[in-house]
Amino acid sequence: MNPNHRIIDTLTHIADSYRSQGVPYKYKAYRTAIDAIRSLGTQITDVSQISSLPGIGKAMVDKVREILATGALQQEKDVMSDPITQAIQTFTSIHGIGPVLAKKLVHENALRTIDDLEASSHLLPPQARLGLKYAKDTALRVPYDEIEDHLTYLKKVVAKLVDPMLQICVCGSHRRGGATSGDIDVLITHPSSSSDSGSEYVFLHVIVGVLRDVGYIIDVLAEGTSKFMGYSRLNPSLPVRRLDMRWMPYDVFFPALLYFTGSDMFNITMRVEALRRGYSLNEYGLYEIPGYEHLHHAPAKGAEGPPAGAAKGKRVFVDSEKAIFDLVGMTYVQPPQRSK
Ligand code: DCP
Ligand code: MG
Repeated sequence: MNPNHRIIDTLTHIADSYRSQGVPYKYKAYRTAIDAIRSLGTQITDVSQISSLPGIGKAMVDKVREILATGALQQEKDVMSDPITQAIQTFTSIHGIGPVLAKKLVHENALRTIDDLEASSHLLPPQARLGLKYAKDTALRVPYDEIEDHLTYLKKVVAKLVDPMLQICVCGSHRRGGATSGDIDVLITHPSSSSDSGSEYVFLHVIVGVLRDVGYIIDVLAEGTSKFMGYSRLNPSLPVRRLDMRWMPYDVFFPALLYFTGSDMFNITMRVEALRRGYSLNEYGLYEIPGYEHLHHAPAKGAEGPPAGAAKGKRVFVDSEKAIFDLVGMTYVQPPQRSK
């Protein structure tokens, strides 16, 4: 356990409340500070240990000082005991309910609990009604070992009923070593597939069909050629879980693996580093931005990369996650260190 887990947990509760209220800049500020504290490695006994860390401003230092002095943070107690904040957080955790709808349901319709929502489900759009159907189950975190059981099951069924060469891995917080995860993020590829041909995009559809037939996938939120979102269950004695599956052709597997492993904040950091080196990085690949001299040495501190949104150039083929770190000039970071 991280030596500063009390500080991390406290700040995480506040960050989550900002996210559910739809205040992304505050959420990001807290997440940046949390990541800096998490990677410190030593126990904080005095705020001087963090006051010069990047991403930690005076307000955050004051909060940590209060936690060190009193063992808690009044702001966290307020957030955790406020029924309106808690209701908004519960509602936004349901697939299909965003901050705007959650606030409306709480303030205008005076709803507070999942039972209230069930009694007023006519107020919800169809996606949210489906989300509500499984809300009590999906509020439960998925233990690490259960996700491993899902992976074993998926590999067995897909190898037997679709194609034994298909490669399946679990990404997201599970690959970062999280003891529990919010959902199950599955990435699938086939060694003979390529984004040039496109024909392999039929695979995901076939896989979803098979998994529905065997009763593993029990409901679908959205299904496309490269992305599936829905609900699955290993057996009736276990809760229903949120399942995200992505299909990626083999030549873009590693950028997809990196993206889908996250965390979301780590992806942002890495994208910024890529831009400084003249690359644009996303889940589909690493692209040389045209008109930019590709650096093979670190740019001067504070140097700006090309503007975000610059036209995409040639895609660079990479055969590992490490190759991407090398190209963007970062030391390789193991998944558990990409923040849990
Ligand atoms: N992702 C991202 N930006 C987003 C959403 C997702 O970069 N806005 C990437 C990074 C995430 C990964 O996709 O790690 C999976 O998304 P999840 O929402 O499932 O996040 P995690 O798996 O990290 O956490 P959880 O345990 O809550 O599922
Ligand atoms: Mg996840």
